[in-house]
Amino acid sequence: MKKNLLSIEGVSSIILEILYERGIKSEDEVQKFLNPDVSMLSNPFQICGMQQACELIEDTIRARKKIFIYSDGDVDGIAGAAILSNVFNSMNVAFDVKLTHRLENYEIEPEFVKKIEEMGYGLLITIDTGTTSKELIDYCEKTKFPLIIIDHHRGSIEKDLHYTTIVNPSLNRGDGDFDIFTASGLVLKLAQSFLEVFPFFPRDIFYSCIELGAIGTLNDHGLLRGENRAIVKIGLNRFENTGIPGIEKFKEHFYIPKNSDEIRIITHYLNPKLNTPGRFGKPELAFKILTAGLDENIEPIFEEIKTFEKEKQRVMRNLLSVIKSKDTERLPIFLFENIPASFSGTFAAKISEKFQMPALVAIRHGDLIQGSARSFNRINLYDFFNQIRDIFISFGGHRDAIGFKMKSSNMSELKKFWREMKIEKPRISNEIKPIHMDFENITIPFLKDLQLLKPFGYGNPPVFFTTSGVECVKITRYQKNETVVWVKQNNCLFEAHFTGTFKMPSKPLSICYSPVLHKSGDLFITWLDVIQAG
Ligand SMILES: [Mn+2]
Repeated sequence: MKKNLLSIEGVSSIILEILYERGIKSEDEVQKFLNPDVSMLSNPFQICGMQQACELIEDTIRARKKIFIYSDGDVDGIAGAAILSNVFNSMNVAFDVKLTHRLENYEIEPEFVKKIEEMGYGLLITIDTGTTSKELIDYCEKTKFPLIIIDHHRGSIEKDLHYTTIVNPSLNRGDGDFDIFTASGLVLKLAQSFLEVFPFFPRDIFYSCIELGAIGTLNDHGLLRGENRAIVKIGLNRFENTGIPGIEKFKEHFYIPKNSDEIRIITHYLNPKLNTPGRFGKPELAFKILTAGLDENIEPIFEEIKTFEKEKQRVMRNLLSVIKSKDTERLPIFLFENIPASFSGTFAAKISEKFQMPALVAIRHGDLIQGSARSFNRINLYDFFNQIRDIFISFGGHRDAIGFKMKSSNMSELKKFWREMKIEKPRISNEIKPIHMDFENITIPFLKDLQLLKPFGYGNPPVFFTTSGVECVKITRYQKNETVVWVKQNNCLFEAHFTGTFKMPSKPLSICYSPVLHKSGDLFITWLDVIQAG
């Protein structure tokens, strides 16, 4: 491992070395990584279109016209809509929200703008959608209806726009540093810019919105680096004593295993359940949970989500049958029928995860197909779809994830292109070499330091260690898909969790492991999660 020459008071050298390996090298970067704080957030006006968006909103408020928010119905879009509605509510701005879902059209129809204009709205804000809605943009330009698009999906804007403001750093307009933001992250930046533009905008509302930004960012697998990491980390710190009443009630209502840390609660329990109603055409249920006041009774919403969850389990069984039948030689591409089209994304993600390669899932309803593809980081999907764009009615997304719509008759052609596609070798950028570490060095202070590197996830993988000469002393118990074993090295004894069933080895093992520190009241509990043994 390369040595980091930095020395920072209160940060151990091993932590500095781990950060150095991850490209975090300056003192400033290290501080921002370990202890991000609201004061470290970057200037939101550096994002292309942000200044204009603020001015447009200000003009609309001064003209006392209503604002319409049109947002995607997945957790990123919903969290973005929830941030903006908190902001507008706190400033007494009149607004309405519509959430779209994957059972509908991707694109926003010009008809829709006509309707809201007649109803007296003076501004349309789209969240997590809109970049590829060319007809919508054309219509707003023609009729001079103000439009703000806050989106992170890729696309291209060919002409100068006068009535449309686009906040989307993935469009290559010179604000590429910010292209890691998801839609809810961008809405949070908009809220941050309000702190400067609107003197009466309450600062604590902005702080409470960071939780929502974190939830949305995690949902869309935003890279956990730079400012995304700051948003997620600050948000997670607040999440423990959440300021969102609906989440507090969610934690009480749904089963969450005791040992789950905050990030796991969000990625494994909260977000999947908030995404479910949208898959069945009712994303407003999730929005209600994120925006409900303290006194509102949202129990009936939880019950409704439970019903959808059961239906989801039924649909997911279709997926299992396919995973079993897959021939592993070829790139996975599957056609399903009689399940909601909104499941194509989850299916593609699960299949690509399972086979560690790009996967495409199409769902047919009559002569229309809706589908999704996931890249597994081994192809630029946006470029691939762009090259064969003629066979689609529409498509949208980015490098790693695409959603599309096409005539059923084009399926065989798509299949042909997909099968012929050349994929890149897996990029190892997200994998970092394990570090040699003997048991005697795993102390509580060291483990506490290690916690500062959390949250782990996309762009910030967990830290793994290796060591050898590990004796297995005794199997103590079995728990869900794990064998718990006492392991010993020199004079140090640890509890180790091996996945699956475990046979006592006849000789000492070399293991790759990740140490866990769990705090229960005043008590620290530690164990080693064994990743590999041999
Ligand atoms: Mn999104």
